[in-house]
Amino acid sequence: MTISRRAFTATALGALAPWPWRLGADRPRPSPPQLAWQREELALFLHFGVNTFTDREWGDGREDPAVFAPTGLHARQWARAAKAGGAGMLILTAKHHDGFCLWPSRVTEHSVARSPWRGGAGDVVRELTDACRAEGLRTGLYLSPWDRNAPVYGDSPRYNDFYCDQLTELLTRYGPIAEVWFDGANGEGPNGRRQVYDWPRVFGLVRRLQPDAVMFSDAGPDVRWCGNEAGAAGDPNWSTMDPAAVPYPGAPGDAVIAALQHGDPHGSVWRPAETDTSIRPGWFYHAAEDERVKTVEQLADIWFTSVGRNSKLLLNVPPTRAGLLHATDLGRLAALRARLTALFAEDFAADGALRWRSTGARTAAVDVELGKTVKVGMARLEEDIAHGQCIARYTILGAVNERWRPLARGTTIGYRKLERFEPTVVRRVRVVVEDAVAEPRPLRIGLYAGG
Ligand code: FUL
Repeated sequence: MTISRRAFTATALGALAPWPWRLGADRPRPSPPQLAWQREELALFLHFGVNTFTDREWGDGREDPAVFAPTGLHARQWARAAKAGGAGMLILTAKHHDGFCLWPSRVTEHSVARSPWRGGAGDVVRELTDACRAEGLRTGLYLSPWDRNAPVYGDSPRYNDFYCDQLTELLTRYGPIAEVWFDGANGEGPNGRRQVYDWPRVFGLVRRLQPDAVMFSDAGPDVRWCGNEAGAAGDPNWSTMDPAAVPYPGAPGDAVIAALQHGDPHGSVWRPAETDTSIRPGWFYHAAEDERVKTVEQLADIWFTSVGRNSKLLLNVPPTRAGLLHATDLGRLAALRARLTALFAEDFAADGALRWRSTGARTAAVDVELGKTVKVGMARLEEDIAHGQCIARYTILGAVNERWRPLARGTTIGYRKLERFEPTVVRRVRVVVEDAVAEPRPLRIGLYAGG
């Protein structure tokens, strides 16, 4: 057996590296936590805090903790809604830019401990993690680096200590945390100063305290932002990435946004894109937006442009001042799940015979014999991403007899690509892989009526 120099070096390094599954392969592949993250498909985001009570999107850090007074907070309701909606995880704003902590932090008084809620003895992070555990869900936490309340913000080494202390509290008090969410906002603190964040220290701390958690930020390291908040991952969308393209969270520029949207077919790390968007215009709850909750059609479209484009959907559903999800939002979540269940209920390819053939080093084709004529308007294509992502361009064709007609064309596939097209009567479907960055492996294919 011969071993290439690259594979040899990778094996030698693998003995030392904390994540050996990233090495030793020709192309990057997901770690087990990244794979679990992607297979979950949907997570719910909970923006909740003083802004909920002041009716703002960004607090200025001068809010009186006494404003935080949810009248009927019931984290089990959030968790049940997530579960019924098909989400696997709930991610809470443990601290947003205003600096108010939803748990009793030892390093600041700006927290629930100074609020009237539960007599100052409450802990939203505890209630959420307990509720998630009870419902079989995983928990994620968002700890905003930008803190408009902390007096040490902008005094870089001291704030970095403060921030790491807060992270340590969150990652040691509540059991397993599956995702740690960092945004790139870096505005002025109460002194008008900006902070130089110590990202290597932050990432290292999370890896040490919660080795199975994935870290989200513009710069990963495990999961990257998709580059917009409108619910659309890029097309193409590679889960591989050149880490130098986004050097730190919040790095500005069009090239950064393009890298976040599209990834890089030749990137050296596996860093899939997460699509975060809100069910409402804002991230926090505002009664004035009750009539502006996204419709089930809009949410289904977002599903196609996120999960259907090799991404994961993080859908924000903000609790109200009662501390509950709003009835309208609950209804939309349930309706989205019902819509998806109906759309994917009958897979015409489920019993069909699949014939996969390699047609070149980077090309292949697969024929699906459906055994009867059906009207097809939607396709689900999937690579087995445990082995990485490799398809760059494909065409889907359909035929009743011998005359093949193109149904859809696309670029990347990855975990899942969903295509909707003009409903067409077919008896056979062919997927032609026209370009790839490595030898393509057999695809999984689903075919549906659409609608
Ligand atoms: C951004 C924040 O500025 C928004 O308020 C929101 O939390 C969004 C998810 O991330 O960076």
